[in-house]
Amino acid sequence: GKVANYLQKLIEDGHPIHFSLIDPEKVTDIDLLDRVTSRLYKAGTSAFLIGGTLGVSKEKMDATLTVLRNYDIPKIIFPSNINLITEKADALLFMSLLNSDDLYYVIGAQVSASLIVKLAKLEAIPTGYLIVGHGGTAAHIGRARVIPYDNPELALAYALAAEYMGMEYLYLEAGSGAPETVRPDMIRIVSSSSGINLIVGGGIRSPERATELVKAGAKAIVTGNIIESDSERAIKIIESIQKVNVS
Ligand code: 1GP
Repeated sequence: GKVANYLQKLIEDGHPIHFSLIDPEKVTDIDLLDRVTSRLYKAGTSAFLIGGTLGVSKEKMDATLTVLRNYDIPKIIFPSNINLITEKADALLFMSLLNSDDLYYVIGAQVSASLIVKLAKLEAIPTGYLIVGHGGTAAHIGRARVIPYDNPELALAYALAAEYMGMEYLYLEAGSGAPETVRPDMIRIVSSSSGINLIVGGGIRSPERATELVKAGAKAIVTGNIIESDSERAIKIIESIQKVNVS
């Protein structure tokens, strides 16, 4: 698919990927969203992720995607459930929450979603989702048995399982607004001993931390909250990881 090829090319060229996560539930001012996303785009964010766990509706997804429609970078749904699927996006992270105790989040939602995705002509990006440490709301809703921050071997076991099942990406998620991000040590161990591409998100608030995570082996980092609370800082994060060559 087009979006998968675009991401693959960035990885092959050694460019760290930056995803700007927009939570439609938190969008109160469309003009402000327009201004902020335009600056993220100009700073070089690689793609927009659109999604949230609580309080998001398809209407809100569509309103956000309408604002983003003119940017020539991918608009990718980051769905917490099947109701967030909309044909206005280019692709979606087709995720299985690997460490959930609830089969719904491992395979049930995916079965319910698959025909909708097909009919909407959305590109599905096969992604394992692994909730680490704090976990935030996603861990609670997803009934995840979180991977402790200091247990990289356990994360590696999941990463290899995901890779052997054919997933292209593994999203290590510390939870939106997590007080601590996934640790560089975990990223280093998982990325050096598996072939899966790591997306890392949750609690990334500083250019220094973002750089550290990319240097440790994250192919992509996600920033959500910081875009809303301090967009200047989000821009600095984008600029700083662009200086890292990961090839
Ligand atoms: C949440 O990983 C994302 O799903 C982003 O987290 O909002 O803390 O940046 P933040």
